[in-house]
Parts: sequence; C-alpha cells; structure tokens
Amino acid sequence: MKKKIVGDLDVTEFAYDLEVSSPGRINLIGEHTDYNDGFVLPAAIDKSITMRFRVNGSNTRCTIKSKGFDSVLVVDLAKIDKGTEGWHNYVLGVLNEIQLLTQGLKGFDCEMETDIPVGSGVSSSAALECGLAFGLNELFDLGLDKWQIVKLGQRAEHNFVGTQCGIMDQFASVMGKKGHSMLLDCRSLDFEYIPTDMDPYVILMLNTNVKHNLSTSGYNDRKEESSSGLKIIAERYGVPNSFRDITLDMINECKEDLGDVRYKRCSYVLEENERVLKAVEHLKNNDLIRLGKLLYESHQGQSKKYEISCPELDFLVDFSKNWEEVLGARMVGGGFGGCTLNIIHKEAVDSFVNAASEAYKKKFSIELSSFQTVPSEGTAIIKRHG
Ligand code: GAF
Repeated sequence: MKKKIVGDLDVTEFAYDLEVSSPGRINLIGEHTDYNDGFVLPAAIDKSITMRFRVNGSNTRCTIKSKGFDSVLVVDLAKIDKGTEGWHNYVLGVLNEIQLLTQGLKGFDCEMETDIPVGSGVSSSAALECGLAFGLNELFDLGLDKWQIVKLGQRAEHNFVGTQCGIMDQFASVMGKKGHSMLLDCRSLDFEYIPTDMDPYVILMLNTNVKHNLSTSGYNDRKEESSSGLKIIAERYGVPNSFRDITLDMINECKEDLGDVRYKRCSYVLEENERVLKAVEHLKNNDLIRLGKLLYESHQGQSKKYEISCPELDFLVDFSKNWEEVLGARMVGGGFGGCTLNIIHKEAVDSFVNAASEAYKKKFSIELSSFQTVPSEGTAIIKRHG
C-alpha cells in the first residue's frame, strides 16, 4: 500500500475494524414542525456516508479523515474545543456528547466518504453525526441505544454547530427502514412505519445547488418567531406551551397581539401538522393524487407563511406544476436552498429533468442536479473484522 502524507500526518488508507453506513434523509411532508412538537414524515435515503473505524491503541488521540474534503482532523479526547472548519464541529460535537454520557471512548482512526450531496437539505450532517456515534458505540461497546444516538446527534448540532435543529434528521437517519417513511410525533417521540411504495411514481430530487446565507440564522429565527408566538397564545388561554395544545381559532383570535410575522409562523405550524396527518392517510390509501396536492400546499406554506423558501426553489416547484406527470413538489429540509422533492411518473423523469435543467439554467445561470431516491435502511454496520 502506498503511503500518503498530508502535512505531518500519515493518511494512508488503513485496515479497519468496523465499517458503518449512515444515510441522509428526505421528508415527504412536515417541515419545521419537529422543533414545534409537531408531526413529520421523513425517510432515510439510498445515499449515505460510509465510515471505517479502527481502534488505534492511544488513550485520547483520534484522527478523522474525510475523503471528500481531503483533510484530516486530529482530536485529543482530553481537550475538545469547537473547531473552525465546517464539518469539524459535527465530529467534535458528537465526541463531546459521547464523553458526557460514557467513559468508554478511546483513541480511534476513522475515514469517511459520502455520496450525499452536502448542504442540499437532505441531511448529510445528521448522517455524519449518527454514523460517527453509531460506529463508536459499536467499536467501544459503549452501550448507547438508538434513541441516545439520535438525541446526542441533535445536541452536538445545538452545542457545537449552532443550529437549534429539531429531532427529525437524526431520527430518520438512525431509524430508517427500507420501503417505508416514518410518521414521527415529535412531542411523544412515538412513531409508525408507513409503507411507501408509489410505483409507477417515484421520488425525484431536484437540487438547486444554492444555499443562501440565511440557512442557519434564518432557521434559528423561525424557531424563535414560532415559539414566541406560541407563548403569547398559551399565556392568553392558560394552556400548556405546546403547539399541540392550541387551535387555529386561538391563533386567529390572537392575531393582533401576535403581529403579522408570528401570526403567519404559528398558523403555518398547525396547518402543516394537519397536512402531515392527511398525507399519511393518503399514502395508506395509495391516493397519490391527493398526496401530491398536499405537497404543493405545503410548499405554498413554506414559501409564503414560514418564509423559508427562495426564488430557486419556488421556480422549480412552479415549473413542475406544468407537468401532469408530476403529482406534487415541495422544498425539503431547513430551506433557503437545497432540493425540491417531486412525486413523478417514472416514465417522465428524464424528459422532466432535461426540461427543468434547461429552464433553470436559463433563469439562474446555475446547473441543476437531480437524483431519484427510495426509502432505505437507517444507520447500520456493513462489515466488522475480527
Ligand atoms: C433541518 C433540521 F435539522 C430539522 O430538525 C428540521 O427542522 C428541518 O430542518 C426542517 O423541517 O433539517
């Protein structure tokens, strides 16, 4: 094997003890509802991060090598501080959270590569967090269960990355099941696997390849706007501070106190929750036409009421409306860029992608990319040696 040195580090591919795969996710419907005690309907996808691990014999020295970024992160477990480079904080955050929960972590080497488009709203970040936590749990027999892995991934993002995300992405990455989406009640954390085979329709993702600067600050702002709106309503009616304990009538009656922005945010959350539950009924009844309509309504809410869309996403959703083979489309994930999800007849995929790419390029001078996906298994071991 040929030695490869980056800086003073030997980054030759190593013989590993364990190989883990951790998927990204889509979300059929239910956006920005997770941190609002609401419902979501995500699925793990057939794009994932692959992570190979080995115990390196050191007590505290860890190396994490990313093939995509061609860089190595070296961590001393005795002293974990926030880093400066993008993906480092996901890793550092996870290591820090594991250390807070267990004593069992020791030095390891990890190399990783991914085919999940990064920064595209399909949660390459949760895949990384959960793959790392899951792999280390197996490697060092830390005794964490799946929900602990989900929640520590979320905390890593809160504490080290700075996005006050909900639970959906980590949940979908870890709990995903082939052929199923998952209805998650983000208040109780109860969930149900929903068979999601749409044949002859398929799930097509169109990637705007834009990520507007607002993506972190806008996300946190939305969280603040919805929760401060909720507080006003809950106080006025003396009900618990949860979107599950208020009604649209209450929101309407508080319209003046809420002001325009908070009014829009709060009513969106309740409407989106209702759409998720209806979507599940339509999926169960194989009524894809009604499901598709809900996707369009959902996007309308995200664009006009929650204001997390952007011109590129709106353009692609509007474009799809001219195609009868597309039953529905909407933005996916945190918003302000990333992908649209389209439910489209399988025979129309190629011509639709060609036409959308041409129109998108003409309008924005940006290349569109696309991929088809299917609901897939969650984070899992691929191979173990020894
Ligand atoms: C991001 C967050 F990480 C999720 O928790 C969720 O809020 C999503 O945006 C919007 O639905 O992916």
